[in-house]
Amino acid sequence: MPIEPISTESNQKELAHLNNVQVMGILNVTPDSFSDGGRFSTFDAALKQVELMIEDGVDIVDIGGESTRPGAIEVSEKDEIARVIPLLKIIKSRFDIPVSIDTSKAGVMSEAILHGADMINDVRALQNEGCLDVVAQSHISVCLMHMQGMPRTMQASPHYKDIIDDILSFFQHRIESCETKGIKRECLIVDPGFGFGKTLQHNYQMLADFAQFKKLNLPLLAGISRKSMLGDLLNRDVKQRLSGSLTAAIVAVQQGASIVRVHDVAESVDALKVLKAVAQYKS
Ligand code: 7PJ
Repeated sequence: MPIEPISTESNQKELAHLNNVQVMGILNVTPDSFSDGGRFSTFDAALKQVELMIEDGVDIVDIGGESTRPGAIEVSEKDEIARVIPLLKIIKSRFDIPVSIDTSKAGVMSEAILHGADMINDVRALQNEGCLDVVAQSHISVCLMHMQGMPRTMQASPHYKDIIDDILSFFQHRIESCETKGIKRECLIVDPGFGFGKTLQHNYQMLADFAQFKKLNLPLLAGISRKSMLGDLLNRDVKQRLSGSLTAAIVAVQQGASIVRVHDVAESVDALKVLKAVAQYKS
């Protein structure tokens, strides 16, 4: 670029944040996941997708074997292990890329940890039986996500006294439970859970006030990619939500998110590069 970047204290802080942002690429291996519905359910297709994501600049791959879409049917622990663990093993043997396992089951977590997972991503924030203990026995990173209700019914009538305060207080309790069990604070990441027991208004309020979650002093993750909060606003089906997804990811990052969970890795990496260039030139 022709003009010298500017260096001030405030843009240094912003740049430090942006340089720290990680793109988490979604790899669903469920037969019914809402956005890529079964597309990666065969082994080879999943590996090809991982290779592509790595080429596109992904920082961490998130493998999910349980669909948590509204109304989804539960999967048994045995089936979830069979979907996720062989894939985890082969990814770790072929590629040098951190892998996160999106699960709420203690049995899947312990197998994942045993086979080299780098992060546990739990939409139920380690509230299921045995999860706190399994994670406490390792030093793995864990993302605690907020959800109101359970996937089958969570969109029926979400309600909050104050969405931000309610979620902050949920996290305070979950962080305390983790620490009591011996999970180190340095291992925790929090995510307010867009679309998980939230109305359209709740979701946009959360995005608008996302910076409030910085009060927890933990890394923040935002997962908005292709979600209904975009489809409902834009009246677009899942394959046409890229612009909305990128805009939302950028807003979340500007408000402090340090991990964005996305389907479209190359496009997200580009958007973040633009954001960084802007930060470099801000006086
Ligand atoms: C999220 C997730 C999210 C975290 C899913 C989908 C639905 N994990 N797993 N945050 N969403 N941490 O992929 O849209 O928002 S499943």
